[in-house]
Amino acid sequence: MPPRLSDMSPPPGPFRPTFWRSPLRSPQLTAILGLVLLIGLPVVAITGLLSNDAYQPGLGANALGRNIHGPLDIYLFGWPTSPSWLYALTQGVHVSLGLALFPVVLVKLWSVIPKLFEWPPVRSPAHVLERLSLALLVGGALFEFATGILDIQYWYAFPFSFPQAHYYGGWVFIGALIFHVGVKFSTMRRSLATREELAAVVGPGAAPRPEHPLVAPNPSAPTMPRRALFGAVGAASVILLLQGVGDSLGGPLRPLAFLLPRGAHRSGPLGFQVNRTWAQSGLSAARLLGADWRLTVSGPRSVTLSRAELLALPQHTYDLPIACVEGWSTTQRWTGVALADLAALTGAHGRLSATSVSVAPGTYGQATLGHEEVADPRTLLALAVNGVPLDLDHGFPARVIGPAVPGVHCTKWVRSIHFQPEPA
Ligand SMILES: Nc1nc2c(c(=O)[nH]1)N[C@H]1C(S)=C(S)[C@@H](COP(=O)(O)O)O[C@H]1N2
Ligand SMILES: [Mo]
Repeated sequence: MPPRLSDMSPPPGPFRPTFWRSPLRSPQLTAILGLVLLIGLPVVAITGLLSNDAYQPGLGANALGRNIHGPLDIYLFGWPTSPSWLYALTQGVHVSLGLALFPVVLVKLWSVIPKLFEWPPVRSPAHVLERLSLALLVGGALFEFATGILDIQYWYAFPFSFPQAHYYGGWVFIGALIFHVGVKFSTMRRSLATREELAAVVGPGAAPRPEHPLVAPNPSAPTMPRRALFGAVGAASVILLLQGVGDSLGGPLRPLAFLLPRGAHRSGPLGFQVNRTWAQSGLSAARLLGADWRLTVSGPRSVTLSRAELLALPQHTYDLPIACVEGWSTTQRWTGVALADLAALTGAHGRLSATSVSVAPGTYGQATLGHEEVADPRTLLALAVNGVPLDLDHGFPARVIGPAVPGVHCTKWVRSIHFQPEPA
């Protein structure tokens, strides 16, 4: 009979407990980091699902080619339009908190590395299941953090669509997280049950309990006190959180957003950031936007309007944020024609959705707004911002803007708007 793995002594290297020598690892360190993540990660997950909801993937081409009828495509409710900063808030929290938890995740993973090299690698069917769930948890977490962080840096290094991959990756991660918390919750509580155990993590020089897979049997001298480790993780998280706050609140706090490419400041009344400039849309200005630009609005009947004709319709002014999925937002004073008034021109009425199409084609060249958004009088086809006509980079001749509408649906350089009944 061949020898059983569990009877063999572990191969040299990381499979031997003596390989891992940091005296900072302990079940208490792992439990404290786990507790922070247990509180923070569900908030990141829920705000992520809310973002999916705000995109209204059930409408038009909003799902960006995703099949939205699969079992994981949970689409809870029509996205509300009040308060107008709702999406700026939920997405600001998603991105800022997600970034701020990244250092905690990294140190948590570091704290449990010896378990990755457990010997024997498998002990029982239950053990196989647990390790498999850990592979999904760690893989899912790293995938979500990597795709999220690359996306907000506009580095589309991956060969797949970000919204789809990040959405389904999110479900892998959420499922594995629920399973992991179920399995490990009592371990975490036990590790933090008494004052002595807490003191063992933060207290100076206190020794963790021996005989635990996370406790080095032959520790080396510490290169930093455990307090310094907590301090470093905490400081990194707080700095990332502040930069996220600067990014999502904007205004005078904008300079805090040192990480994000859209933090730059421009001057003048149009001195707020631009996500994609006209030059980046790849079209020449001549192609657009001279005197021959016309807007087509359609529904039961079609109407064509010049910019002068749009300006002759009743104009409304509201302070509204652009809030991007990438977490930044900026609130400005927009002026234009209410979408509901345009719908009325076509004879459309009732529960309507509206599909706006841009002169500039491409992924974000089209979006469909839901009936709450269309009916809200603050949803505008904007012609001016901060009292001056739009410039090309901000969407001249006309752009969509509305309360709590995710930035991606605020189509710029609009060419046509089609109103259609939205199925209940
Ligand atoms: N035609 C067109 N409209 C667009 C986009 C685009 O790439 N093309 N980007 C969208 C996205 S993702 C956001 S967040 C907002 C950003 O508005 P801004 O470019 O004025 O900052 O515009 C939206 N409208
Ligand atoms: Mo965006």
